[in-house]
Amino acid sequence: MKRIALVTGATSGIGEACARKLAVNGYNMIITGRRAERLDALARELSALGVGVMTLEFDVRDREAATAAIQSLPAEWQEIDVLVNNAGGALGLEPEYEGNYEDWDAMIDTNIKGLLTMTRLIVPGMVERDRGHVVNIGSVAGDAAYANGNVYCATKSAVKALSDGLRIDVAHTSVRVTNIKPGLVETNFSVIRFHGDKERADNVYKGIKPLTGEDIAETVYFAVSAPAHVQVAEILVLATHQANGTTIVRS
Ligand code: NDP
Ligand code: 8X3
Repeated sequence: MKRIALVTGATSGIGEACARKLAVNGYNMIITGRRAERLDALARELSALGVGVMTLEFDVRDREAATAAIQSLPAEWQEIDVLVNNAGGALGLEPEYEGNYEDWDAMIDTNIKGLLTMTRLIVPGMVERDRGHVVNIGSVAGDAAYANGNVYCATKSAVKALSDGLRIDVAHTSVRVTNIKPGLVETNFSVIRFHGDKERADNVYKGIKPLTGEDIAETVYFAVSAPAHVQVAEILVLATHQANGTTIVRS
């Protein structure tokens, strides 16, 4: 029997790589995001691998839309085995006392509340079936705040707390919970953070070989494919010349 995985934010970067990795390994895929054309392109690519693919276009901040999207799944797609809570990102890099209210709201609503909504919608079925795996994409930014990272770092600390809390709350079941905490991964992340300033975004990865979305997808799959009695609780994955959220040695 083929398993079903749902990846939020599958239109780019880490989520897109996770969707590919899971599909290559035989999962039927539910891919979600706000950009329909990118979902459709990925769906065509994944279908060619011989797996089933469903696309759901919605904003994770919109609780009603998220609920309607999950409820719209045909019965044979309802039993989701793997939920990758990946949709999210950073907006801005300013001192906390100068931050932008809209950026704060978007980060909190996406990275924390969106992840919670998806968890609330999908995990009850996992608990009922006594089977499932939730992979939350946290960050090294959640381990300790870095300069001007304030709200983004707080949202990723929240992802750690929510992953730890969920792991406790499902410990009486066979559902597993993993928090993957990447360091520098070159995706669209910094372009979004700097509101489209590509040059500033490129500078983030200057002088260091950053991780790729594929590197993180490998880690996600490591956790997901572990034997049923093994719960990979947390993985911190850094570029080789990055020691933590603030120590990066550039050449
Ligand atoms: P990208 O910007 O490349 O991808 C972000 C993805 O999230 C897109 O698919 C986007 O889809 C989706 N997304 C963003 N906001 C929403 C929303 N409101 N509703 C639905 N989907 C949304 O960045 P990454 O791949 O790097 O980021 C993925 C995750 O990894 C994020 O949670 C990020 O915080 C985390 N992370 C990234 C690191 C990095 O260095 N890149 C390091 C550590 C963690 P769409 O625009 O189509 O909605
Ligand atoms: C993304 C990694 O260090 O740019 O979460 O915040 S970092």
